Amino acid sequence: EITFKKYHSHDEINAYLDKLEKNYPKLVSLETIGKSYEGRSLKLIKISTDSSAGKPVIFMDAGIHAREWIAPPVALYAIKELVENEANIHLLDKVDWHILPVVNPDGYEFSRTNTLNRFWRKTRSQGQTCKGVDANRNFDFHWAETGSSSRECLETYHGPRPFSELETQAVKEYILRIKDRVKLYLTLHSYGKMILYPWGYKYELPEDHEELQVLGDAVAESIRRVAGTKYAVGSVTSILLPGAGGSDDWAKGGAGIKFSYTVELPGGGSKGFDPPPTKITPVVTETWEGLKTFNDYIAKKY
Ligand code: 0X9
Ligand code: ZN
Repeated sequence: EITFKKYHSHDEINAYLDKLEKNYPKLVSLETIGKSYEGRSLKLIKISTDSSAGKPVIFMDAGIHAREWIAPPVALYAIKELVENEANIHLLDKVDWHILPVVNPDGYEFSRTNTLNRFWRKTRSQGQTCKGVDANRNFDFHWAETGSSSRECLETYHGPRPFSELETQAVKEYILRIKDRVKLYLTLHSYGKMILYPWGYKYELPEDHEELQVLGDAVAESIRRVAGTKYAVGSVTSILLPGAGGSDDWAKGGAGIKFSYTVELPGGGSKGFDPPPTKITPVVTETWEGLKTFNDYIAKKY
C-alpha cells in the first residue's frame, strides 16, 4: 500500500499497480512496456473509462532521474486520485491517462540502497569505464548537442548512441505506438519549482510558445492557490539551461506532441533532491491541483 508517508521501493510501487488492476479491472489495465538494464519491469498504468473509445491520452512519467525521489509519489498520487477517488471519475470523461511512475528503476533502487549512492542520477548500464547514462540526454532529437556530455563518467553523459538505454527505448516505442492519441506529454523531475516547455536544445522558442505559456501559467496558478508555492513558467532555455536529448524535446519535436512539459517539483533536504518524507503529502496534493488543470485544458481542447 502506498502511504505517501515514506519513499517506497520499486517493488512496492509495482505491487500497488498490480493491486489496482485487480481491484478496478474496468478502469485500469497495466502494460509492461519493457525491462530495465537490470531486468526490472517497466509497468505502465492505463486509466480509462472506455478503452475502446480511443480518447485523447495524457502520458506522464516520473523517475527518469534516480535521485529525484519526490517525482514518483506525485505520479502515484495522480494514479490514486484518478482510480480510487470516485469524485474524480468525471476527469476521465474525455481523456485517458497513461502513467509510467518509474522510468529508471535501476537508478532509483541504487540510490535507495546505500547513503553513499543517494544522489545517483543516471541509469545503471555498464560503459567502458563508468556506469550510467543520463536518460534525459539520451532521446533522439538533436541528440548529443549542447548541454550534454560525451564523457561517460559525467552526470549528463548522453550515452554511446541515441536510445542506447532500454528505459528510453521503452518510452519511445510506447509513445510512438499511440502518438496520434497523445495530446500532452508530462515528465516529472526535481527540483526547482518550474514548469518547462521546449526547446531545451536551443534558445529559440517553438512557434506555439504562447499557448504553451498560457497553459503552464494556468497550472502554476492552480498549484499556487493550494499553499502559495510559486512556480516559474517558461521554456527550458529561457529559465534554466540548455540540455539536448531530453524527453520533452523529443516528445514535441520527434513524436509531434504539441503540449510537452517538464515539471520540476519543489526541493528539500540537504541537496534539494532529498526532501524528508513529511514533504511528500504537501507536494503531491498541491501538484495534483496543477495536474487537474492540465486535464481540464486537454479535455476542453480535444
Ligand atoms: O536537466 C534536466 O534533465 C532537467 N533538470 S534536472 O535537474 N531534473 O536534471 C531539466 C530538463 C529540461 N528539458 C531539457 N533539457 N530538454
Ligand atoms: Zn531530473
